[in-house]
Amino acid sequence: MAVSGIGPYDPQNIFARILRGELPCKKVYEDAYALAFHDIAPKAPVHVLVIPKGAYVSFADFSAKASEAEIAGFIRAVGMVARDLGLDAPGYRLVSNTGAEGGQEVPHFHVHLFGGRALGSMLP
Ligand code: DGP
Repeated sequence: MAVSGIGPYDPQNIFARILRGELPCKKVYEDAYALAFHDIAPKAPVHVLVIPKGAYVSFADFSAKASEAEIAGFIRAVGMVARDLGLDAPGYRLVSNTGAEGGQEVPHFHVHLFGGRALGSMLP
């Protein structure tokens, strides 16, 4: 079920618990700004989630409140993960579901990184 509206940050959300090490994940990358791990229900041969270390509910929240360093660090991390997974040459897709109508389920900002097969051009 999608997140209903953009509420205050819930420190008990699943990704906050993964960040604190309370729940396991299949980690692919970590630095000061970001953690990347495999999605539990992959929709493509490569389906990785990249999340910021900071407590942001959604892209809307992150883009409005994060510092320049956090934003730059996060975006660089997304690019690095894609490169490290060998996706630069074949290409990949980034998606960030935002809020209820965007289909967001976990209320900690995350970017989906899809790759490993031809994804087609259909949007959304
Ligand atoms: P979204 O709809 O954009 O909020 O997608 C949330 C994604 O998070 C969805 O693809 C499934 C994934 N997910 C949910 N719970 C877990 C979990 O406990 N571990 C991992 N690795 N992924 C999860």
